[in-house]
Amino acid sequence: QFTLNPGEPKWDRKNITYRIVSYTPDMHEFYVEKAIEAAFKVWSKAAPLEFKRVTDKVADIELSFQRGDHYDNSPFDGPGGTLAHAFQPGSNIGGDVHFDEDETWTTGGPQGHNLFIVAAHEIGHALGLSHSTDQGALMYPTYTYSDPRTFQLNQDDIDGIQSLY
Ligand code: TQI
Ligand code: CA
Ligand code: ZN
Ligand code: ZN
Repeated sequence: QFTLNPGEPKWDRKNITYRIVSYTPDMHEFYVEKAIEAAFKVWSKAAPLEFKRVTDKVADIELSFQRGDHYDNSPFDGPGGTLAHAFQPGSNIGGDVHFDEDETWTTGGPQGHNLFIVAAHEIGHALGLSHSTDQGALMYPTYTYSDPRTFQLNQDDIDGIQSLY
């Protein structure tokens, strides 16, 4: 069963902008963009939301790669442990997604962490979802690799996002 954040913070618009503020050297920029785009598509297919990428101005959801202490009171912990985190919907840092640059980011396969899966999970948080107790759910708090080409959102995740939007 999905859960929401206390107070159920959410975006009050259907059109949400995002910006890729920095890239990882692990992957070609093109594949970072494809992985992030696909991660947003997972959610826009499930609820009446539209995501638009911007490059020249501040966006609602700002995604960046950071390492160690990056001055948001939630320092990353080096290789392993925390992979990424996201802030619940809100102004300024609200909705922003940070990926730990000390991890190895990949487009697929068993090594490292698949950027698409982790991004889709973090975007779930950035839209206002918390964790699910359903093992098959994207918002279940355990990383499981699945092929981005055949990935399907669990019904529980769909119920969660549709309860908000
Ligand atoms: N990052 C945690 C997460 O996104 C951050 C976190 C811990 C958190 N406790 C929380 C966020 C409570 C919201 C509410 O869940 S993580 C996974 C998964 C992480 C974990 O680095 O541990 C994914 C990031 F689901 F696999 F465990 C991405 Cl996909
Ligand atoms: Ca880490
Ligand atoms: Zn951070
Ligand atoms: Zn999570």
